[in-house]
Amino acid sequence: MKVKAAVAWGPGQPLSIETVDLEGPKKGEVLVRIVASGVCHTDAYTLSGVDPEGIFPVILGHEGAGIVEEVGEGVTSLKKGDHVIPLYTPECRTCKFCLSGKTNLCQRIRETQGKGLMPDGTTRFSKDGKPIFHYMGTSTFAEYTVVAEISLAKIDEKAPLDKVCLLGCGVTTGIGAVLNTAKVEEGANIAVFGMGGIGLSVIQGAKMAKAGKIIAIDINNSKEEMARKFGATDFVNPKEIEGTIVDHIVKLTDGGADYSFECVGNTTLMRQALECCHKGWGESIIIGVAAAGQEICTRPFQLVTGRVWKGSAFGGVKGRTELPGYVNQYMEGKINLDDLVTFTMPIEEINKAFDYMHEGKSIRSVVTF
Ligand code: NAD
Ligand code: DAO
Ligand code: ZN
Repeated sequence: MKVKAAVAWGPGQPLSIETVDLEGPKKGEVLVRIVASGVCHTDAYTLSGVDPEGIFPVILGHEGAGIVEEVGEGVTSLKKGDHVIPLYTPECRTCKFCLSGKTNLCQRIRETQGKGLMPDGTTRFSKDGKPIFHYMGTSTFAEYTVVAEISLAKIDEKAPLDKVCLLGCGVTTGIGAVLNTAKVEEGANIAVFGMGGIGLSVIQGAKMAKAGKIIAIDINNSKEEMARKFGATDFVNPKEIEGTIVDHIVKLTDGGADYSFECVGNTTLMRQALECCHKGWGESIIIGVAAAGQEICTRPFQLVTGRVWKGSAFGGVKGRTELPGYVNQYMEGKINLDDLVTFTMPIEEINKAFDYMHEGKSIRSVVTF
């Protein structure tokens, strides 16, 4: 079939709205009509050309929501008409990783997904007979996409797709990092570096966990209002304090944060986030994705004296099992998505969404089809 898509022909180039060819779903695959997709920092990272897994031409997008149009051979868990959120972290429920009970990083289709291919090693998208690569197994910047059955979470049909698409990445990542990875307990003091969609969702998760002090940190003062709206008790701009941010957080928390979260992708901040944690037990969770080749460092004595460094991908959430519950919590008013959507625009205007992100004007832009 012919479908409209925003194609990234090469690194650093604006996306181009094209009519491309899309083959139907093969065994274990599903054709999804994408209704809406958030634009995330990670799409921009890959588009910039610095992502080591970045491959072009490609149809980006990994924060979408849509409706099943057709299922391929052997698909049993979904049918035409089901509402779904594509998952860049699949959940096969049979691989060593899924069965471990220790991680959400299903590896069933990892190898092909990382190469921009469907599990059989080919692409469904093409233009003039030349393949166009998939992105993160989702490619949600297309009005139709083909996704593996194990990469789709079936959700409540009453949920507005132009809002719950944010649960396909940013919001789930932030809330999940608090509830699943850190397991923040009531009254714990939290420091959060970076108030983009991820950091604000960490703040939201910390409020859900009934954390004590929730300290938002950003170099952009315009982020304070939103941070407080989501539950921050304090806002710190590191450029406007005397002394170091580490000393500042340690003072504010009477010895250090019980948990800190790095939501920027900056290795200097990762070190600060670890070192502002409380001696003996403080845990720092890295969520931000640093540029290729970057390394983190600290004095090992920081770990010897009880601080813990951890990372979190998609908030440790197993998508097919847990994401429907996140959608329900949104429907019950327990998760705020609406305030994170700064702009909604037709796919034709997707390059504006990247501009707003780079200019710091948006938390999330959502493109619709
Ligand atoms: P964003 O660009 O919207 O937000 C980043 C925020 O950090 C901005 O508010 C900016 O002002 C602030 N910031 C920049 N430099 C700073 C500094 N030196 N000190 C304090 N604040 C600073 O990004 P986002 O969409 O929220 O994503 C954040 C990071 O999370 C990215 O690296 C993204 O790739 C990553 N990410 C990780 C996962 C995961 O599963 N681990 C999932 C999605 C996104
Ligand atoms: O299983 O090796 C693997 C890769 C899992 C991908 C996790 C990606 C999380 C960070 C990227 C941000 C995505 C939007
Ligand atoms: Zn698996």
